[in-house]
Amino acid sequence: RSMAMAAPSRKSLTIGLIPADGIGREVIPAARDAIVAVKSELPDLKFIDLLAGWETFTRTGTALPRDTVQILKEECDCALFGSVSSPSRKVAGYSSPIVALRKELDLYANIRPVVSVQDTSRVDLIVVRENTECLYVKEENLIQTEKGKEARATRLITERASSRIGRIGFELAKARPRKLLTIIHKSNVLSVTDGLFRESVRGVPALSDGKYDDVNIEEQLVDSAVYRLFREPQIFDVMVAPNLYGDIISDAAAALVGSLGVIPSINAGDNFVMGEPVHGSAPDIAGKGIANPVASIRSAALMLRHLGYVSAADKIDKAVNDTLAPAKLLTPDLGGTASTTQVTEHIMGLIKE
Ligand code: GGG
Repeated sequence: RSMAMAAPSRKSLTIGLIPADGIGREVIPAARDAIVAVKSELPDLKFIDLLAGWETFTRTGTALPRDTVQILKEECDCALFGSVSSPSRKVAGYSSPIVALRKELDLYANIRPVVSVQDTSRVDLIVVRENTECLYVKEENLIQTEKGKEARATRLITERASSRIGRIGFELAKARPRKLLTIIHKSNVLSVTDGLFRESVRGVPALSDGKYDDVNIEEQLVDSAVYRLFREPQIFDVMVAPNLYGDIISDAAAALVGSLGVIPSINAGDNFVMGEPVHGSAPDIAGKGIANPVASIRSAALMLRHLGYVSAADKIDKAVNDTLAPAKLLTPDLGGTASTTQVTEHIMGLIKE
């Protein structure tokens, strides 16, 4: 079954907006503007502003208010999430809201396309990251032993989650010209956990009535995959990976196309989709008005495409590409001096042309 939803017949589209922390608050409004700019292609739009994040935690004592989850589940068709600044030390009562949201809404596939801005022949790949388990189950403990402190973490890999993310990988690979799926693992060391991931993904075609017979399957150990990604990124098409490897590989791949500021993603489940720029909250530039809005705008397009609003998504993507390709109006992460507002307004102008 395809991941993308069927052609839409809904009369209205309600979108939850969760900017969260740092530059999320500057780039999610840009994504909202992009959606409004293509409203003629969409049903009646409604936006609902929702809270989550570190700042929400410091004010209210919870990083993911129950209201936010309830409204997403009961009132929204989809959502856009900005970025979160979780502390790198343990804080009592705090837990990452994005990790929790992915689990709460069972958004099991994190789909991250990485494409060169100016030369699409160089890098054009999709990282498909399992989004609900691996080390991100966050079962960690610390004990004091005679020899000092000892910390352990549980790494959960299930056949069910690996198989369903594998199916998404096959589905995406099948729809692309090269039809190549590379399974990322480290089963030469982690033969039980990564071994199960690898076997479960490899097992998908046998359960699919020949549907994926035309998909070529390759494998790469994660360390070698990173090396080859930097040396010869063209060899990759669709990469499917457990949660942690997928997170790292997609950030690394962003370096090949200029900036994390241009890489979009969706968190997709069977019944809900949430767009999210791959970048974090960037506290160093937050509030300066220079964050790159492209990753969020592209995430909005990816979300609309997933929902079946293909022409709306195409319009947004074309305006983004026509803004980036001449390399005249770029934010500082891409070597330019333009502001978030200037880039957003330019993209809006092109959409409306
Ligand atoms: N939009 C991606 C994002 O916010 N990245 C930062 C991140 O993953 N943080 C993990 C966390 O703070 O919980």
